[in-house]
Amino acid sequence: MFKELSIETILLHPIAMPMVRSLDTSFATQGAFLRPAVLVEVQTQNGATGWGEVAMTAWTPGYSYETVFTALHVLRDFLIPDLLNRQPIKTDEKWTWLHRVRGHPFAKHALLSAIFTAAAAEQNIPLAQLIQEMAGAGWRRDRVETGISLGIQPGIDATLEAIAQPLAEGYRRVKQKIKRGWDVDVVREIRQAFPEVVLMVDANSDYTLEDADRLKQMDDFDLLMIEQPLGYEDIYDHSRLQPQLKTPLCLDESLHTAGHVQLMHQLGAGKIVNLKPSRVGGLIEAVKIHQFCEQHRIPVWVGGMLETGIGRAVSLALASLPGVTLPCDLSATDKYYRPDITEPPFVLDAATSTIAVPTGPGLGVRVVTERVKDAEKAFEQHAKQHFNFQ
Ligand code: OSB
Ligand code: MG
Repeated sequence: MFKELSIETILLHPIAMPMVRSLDTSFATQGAFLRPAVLVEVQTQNGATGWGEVAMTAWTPGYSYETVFTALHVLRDFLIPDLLNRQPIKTDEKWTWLHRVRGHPFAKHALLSAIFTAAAAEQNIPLAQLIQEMAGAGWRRDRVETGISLGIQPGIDATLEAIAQPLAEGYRRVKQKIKRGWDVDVVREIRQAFPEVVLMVDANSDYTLEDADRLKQMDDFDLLMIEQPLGYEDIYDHSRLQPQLKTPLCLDESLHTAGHVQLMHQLGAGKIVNLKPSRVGGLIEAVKIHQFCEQHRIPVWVGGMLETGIGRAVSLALASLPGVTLPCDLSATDKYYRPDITEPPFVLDAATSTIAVPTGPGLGVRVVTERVKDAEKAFEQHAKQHFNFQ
């Protein structure tokens, strides 16, 4: 299934990309006009290329404590030297040495993505097939069902408008960001305007247990789930909230390892898992979580971090696993970047609300070098101006 990989070079490309929309969450605006990321490019001695993305959603720490600057430092000074010391790389090893660098899951995900896409490219198979083999899965999807994640809007009319447009385009599941004071009344209006839509909300940790009565009112709106209502990294309080609600809770920010997912399950803190490969430190842990959830019949979907086509291709490959049974936050390219740094763009099939998993070898999409260079210039300019970046 796997083989050895000999790396020739690893390049880091810090980039900044203009986004077509920003996403207002309960904690901060995400993906505002220029969104940063770090691309990891691996060249193998056999001439294959692999790509990964440190999928930051802002310049400042917020969703995660990591920033593009911490990722550059941790990759350049620790993770990459450690990796190159272990040549040739056996891709089917357990990767436990990665845990010696604590934390920094977004950086680790980008590095592992680059290695696994390079390994898939060398074997002339799509990344999705390699992930399927890693997971020991008997089959995989060729299309992934997706919804759209919508930010907090300035008013109710703008909210209804922001929902109507993607629905007209064929998106079937809407995730509305909420926050304290922008919740029950808004969701009631949405439900009235769109009685049939598959609807969910994401609070990004804005509530506490004291808000339980308010959150209970959400049971009236037939929501698919409530995502991460309580504290960043909290599991225990969620276990006290879930029994008070009919609506299933889904954890995002609180789940960083398969152990956390197990704890969520054992405590009854949530019934659904938002699996973000960035948040859990890469595809190895993601596959482990997928396995646990399949064994315990916990529905999984793959969340989004406003990825460019690189991270998006990797996330779609992960989402092709059989246990990913709910619509993902992996919308079409035109909802994020026009143009993206990869070609061809990911497009929505309106009849099925799905996006095709790449079938080409490795990443399965082409990285457009000129656009990466432009995005590197934009990064340098912004970083020097705002962060004393040398
Ligand atoms: O909580 O899922 C989240 C974006 C930035 C930070 C946190 C979240 C999100 C999203 C984006 O919801 C989903 C997407 O990539 O479309
Ligand atoms: Mg979330």
